Amino acid sequence: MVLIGLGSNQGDSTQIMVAAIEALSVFAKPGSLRSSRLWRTTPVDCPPGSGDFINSAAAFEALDNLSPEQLLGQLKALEQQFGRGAKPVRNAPRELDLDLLLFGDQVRNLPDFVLPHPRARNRLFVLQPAVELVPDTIWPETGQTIQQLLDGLQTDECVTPHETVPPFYAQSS
Ligand code: PH2
Ligand code: MG
Ligand code: MG
Repeated sequence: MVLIGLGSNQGDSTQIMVAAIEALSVFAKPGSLRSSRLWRTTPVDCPPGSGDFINSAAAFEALDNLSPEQLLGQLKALEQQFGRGAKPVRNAPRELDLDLLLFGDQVRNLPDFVLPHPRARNRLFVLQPAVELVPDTIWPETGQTIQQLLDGLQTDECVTPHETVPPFYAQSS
């Protein structure tokens, strides 16, 4: 199971998120792609004045022969196709952020590729969408399920459901 975190806080974020979820289907085995709902979230560790994000998560079974490294490269290419350019400021507003959160139980600890995503399990804007899809999945190296990580999280982040229903929306239970 592959888990992707999606976010946007620049441009028509709702439309971008809908189109980005559709675009992920090229990496997924037929019928396996599922999306969380869309959530409006307050910015975390962003420059002053940054707008709220739209965040979601997507889960799918990766096509055979698609490696984590290949998928990471393809996600970066998609971000650029949606208008994201290089920004000098960390966490500056972006049209689209596609974070590879989990790729099965695979682990990477390289300077430019850390898997599972290193900050995801401390962030409500990641865990709240993810728990809709894969509550019982164990986060590698913690032994905790995504539901347990969410239940144990202390945060002042605000996340509220967005009215737009994205493609491939399906809750797990
Ligand atoms: N992404 C970040 C930093 N802060 N805050 C919210 N609410 N949503 C994000 O997707 C997000 C963030 C870095 O990628
Ligand atoms: Mg990110
Ligand atoms: Mg990113």
